[in-house]
Amino acid sequence: MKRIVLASLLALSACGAPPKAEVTDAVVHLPLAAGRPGVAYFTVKGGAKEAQLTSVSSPQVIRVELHDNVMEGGVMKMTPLSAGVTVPAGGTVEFKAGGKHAMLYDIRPDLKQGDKLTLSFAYADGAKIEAEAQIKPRGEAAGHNH
Ligand SMILES: [Cu+2]
Repeated sequence: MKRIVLASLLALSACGAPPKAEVTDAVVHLPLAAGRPGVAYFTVKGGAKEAQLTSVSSPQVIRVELHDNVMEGGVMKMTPLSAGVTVPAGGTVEFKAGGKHAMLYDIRPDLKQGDKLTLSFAYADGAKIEAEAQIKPRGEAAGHNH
């Protein structure tokens, strides 16, 4: 038994470092009109173990919610991902237009295109990952239903 574990550890190290849990390609689209929510897209990469991403927050946003877009009777409907999202070991979960996304309610009003917004990703096991999101021009989130 011990030998099998050792062998698989060796196999892992043979192909380089184990997968690292991280968040990449984070962007934020400011709302077109004040008082409306903005939206964030990003890529979540799994580490050596499967993990449950439970929530996202930001010091520059009052409230962040994780949503998914699901087709229901030919209509796109947003549903809250209240249990979070499972990130497979070494896998990738994409948050992108038309799919999963993070909704940003009450973004600090002085933020503008070209600024950075800090997103903090919290996992069920207590782990936290921070990512800097680049703020994109207003209006690029067109087609996103709220
Ligand atoms: Cu949404």
